[in-house]
Amino acid sequence: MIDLHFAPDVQAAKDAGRAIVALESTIITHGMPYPQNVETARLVEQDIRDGGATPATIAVINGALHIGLTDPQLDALGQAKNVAKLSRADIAACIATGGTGATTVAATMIAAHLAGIHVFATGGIGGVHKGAETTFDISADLHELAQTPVTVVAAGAKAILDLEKTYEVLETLGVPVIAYGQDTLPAFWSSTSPLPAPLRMDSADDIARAHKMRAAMGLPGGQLIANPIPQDAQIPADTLAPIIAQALGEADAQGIAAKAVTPFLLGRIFELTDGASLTANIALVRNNARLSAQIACSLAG
Ligand code: PSU
Repeated sequence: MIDLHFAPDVQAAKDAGRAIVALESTIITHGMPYPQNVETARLVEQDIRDGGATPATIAVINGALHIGLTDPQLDALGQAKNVAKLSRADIAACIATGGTGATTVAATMIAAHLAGIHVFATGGIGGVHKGAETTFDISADLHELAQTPVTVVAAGAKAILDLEKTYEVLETLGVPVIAYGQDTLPAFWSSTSPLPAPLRMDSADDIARAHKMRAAMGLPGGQLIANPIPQDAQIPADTLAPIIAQALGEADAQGIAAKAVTPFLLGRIFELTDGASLTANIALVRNNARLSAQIACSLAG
């Protein structure tokens, strides 16, 4: 069995059977610039504490799988250069060779499950990239949702993706996609999209009950909770569409591929919106943290 390095407060919450919410670290190392990344990570952790749960930010540091980071660890990770972006394919190799890496949605789900944590908050999941019919670029996050029993709270899939194809794949894989409090799927920086939500729930208790029911029925995999960004923090989809198109065009022209695509696009959209995309990203992650704490508390009873 792998040695998990629990932070003291996470270990205490675990021993007492109290609510815990997992958080990923790729959003810190590859999703936001320093110092906003570390500031956001701290705010998100506090949002979870304010909601009555214990946050557990997950990362691999010098070959150790950490479930909960200390403040200096968080700060060091936020400033580190060339940190690996770990998914299902490479997390074991990183740990085995003593490496350091940030966990994506897929890798965080794996670690959370190993640690006995059932709920995880992030910004937006990865999915089917535009042009996937030629590049085959589909995030491993989707298959992870199909096999690892963690409820993931996100503002939907990131709007840089082909959302129709992303939700089509999730349906094929049997992943419940549950919009929180509305009938349409959110689109990350925008609170809504033209896509109808496959499922809708209006309370954290319902989400917790559905999580337990899947386990009781022996259904593998998790749930994706698509939690819309608060209205006053959103960027309208019409405003973003040309900016996303420009960033995608530049990625193509520069031959950006594989794991580098999402960080490149997020970085360019940050520049092209004069930072507005980051402000919205921070708001949506915090909103997801608050809902995650409610779900975790409901699950912990
Ligand atoms: N949410 C954010 N910003 C991010 C991510 C999520 O608000 O950067 C990260 C997650 O770690 C997710 C990854 O797993 O982006 C998706 O990367 P890819 O498209 O390469 O699978």
